[in-house]
Amino acid sequence: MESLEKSIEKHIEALNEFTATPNNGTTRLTYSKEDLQARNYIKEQMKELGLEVREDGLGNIFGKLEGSLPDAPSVLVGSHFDSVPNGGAYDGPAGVVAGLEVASLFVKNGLKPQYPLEVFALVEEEGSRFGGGLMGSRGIVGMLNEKDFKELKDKDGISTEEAMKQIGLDPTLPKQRKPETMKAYLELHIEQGPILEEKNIPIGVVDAIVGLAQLEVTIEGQAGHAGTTPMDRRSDSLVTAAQIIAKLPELAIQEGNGSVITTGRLNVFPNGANVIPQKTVFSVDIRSGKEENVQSMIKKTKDLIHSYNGNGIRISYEEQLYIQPKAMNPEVVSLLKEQSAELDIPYCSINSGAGHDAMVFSDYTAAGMVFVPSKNGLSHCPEEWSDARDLAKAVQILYGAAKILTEAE
Ligand code: HGY
Ligand code: MN
Ligand code: MN
Repeated sequence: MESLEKSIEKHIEALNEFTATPNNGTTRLTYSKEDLQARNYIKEQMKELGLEVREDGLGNIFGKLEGSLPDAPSVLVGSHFDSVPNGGAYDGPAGVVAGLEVASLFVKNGLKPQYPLEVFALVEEEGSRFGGGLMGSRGIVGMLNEKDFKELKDKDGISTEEAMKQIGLDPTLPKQRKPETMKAYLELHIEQGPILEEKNIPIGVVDAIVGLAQLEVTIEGQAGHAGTTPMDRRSDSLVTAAQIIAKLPELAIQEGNGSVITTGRLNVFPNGANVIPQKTVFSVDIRSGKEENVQSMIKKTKDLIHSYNGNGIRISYEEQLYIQPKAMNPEVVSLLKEQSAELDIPYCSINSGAGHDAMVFSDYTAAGMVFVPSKNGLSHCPEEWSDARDLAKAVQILYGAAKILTEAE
């Protein structure tokens, strides 16, 4: 009989085959060929477990183990299965695999839950293709409405609906689900930071998740010839962008309280070595544990950007995502800690500097998360790695919690 660790490793390796950048990390953009391959794998595993499989109008996947109570709300266990460009194998898939393993333990132990258990796999948590992020979860709870969803386009101008149809998904299916259909939400995720490894503790029970904002800034100047345009007659969008970006880290340092600010994406148009850049578009990712710090940095960033308007430079920005800091559900937090203690698994409380779908669901159902250590604290890179033994411990904790949550009080 295959051990839990071996089964987890097998699923992680299988999913990691579905990448657009083999030998250079995981690149699995939403509604891409790689999405479809991973989706088919996940649905296949759900069917093998005897789960009732469905996809919603956003392409989120659900595998339901029906409960004995009629029309009862589900206990959800899962995560997302999209990635950042050249990311790692565990960010997202570790939680989806945990959901599959929890369901597998229910089936192997012949558990007939009273409340249904639903394994889920969400799309576009990272926002790598359509911007912002947390798209699949925001669509489920209605934070992202139909109109805004339809208007989302990738960098090639392909809309969400077109991209869905290209891989055989149906955007006309229902997207939103009522809060009363959800009893609890459990998510295993890699920590993506150094704390658990430094403490040598295998499990972190998440108390709260930072608030975050994502801006997209567009700087427009004037294209021109690199050789014939005198330096005092240029409106160079890239130079302006560089001046702004260089000043952003200081805003976070001044703000303190663990605030962070990052420019991770930058696109230059027309991107010719001998052409003065006409347009430069870049991202600004702002986070902090307290809402007032997030708001303060958004304002300071916007003021800084505006100060560069003029002399042929025109600046605009779009706020692609804003979500306040979120606390996990206290009862679920306690349950996860109790399960860890009962299983004699060392754990600690931890706050998340990464954003997660759990922060979206936390306003609509009882949400909780467990973290496992990330090797060298690395994530969002090919070096991302977590120990299957830690993942197996987290699965056992989620299984214990899901057993209790799927039993009638
Ligand atoms: O950016 C984040 O925090 C998450 O990985 N989407
Ligand atoms: Mn993630
Ligand atoms: Mn991520």
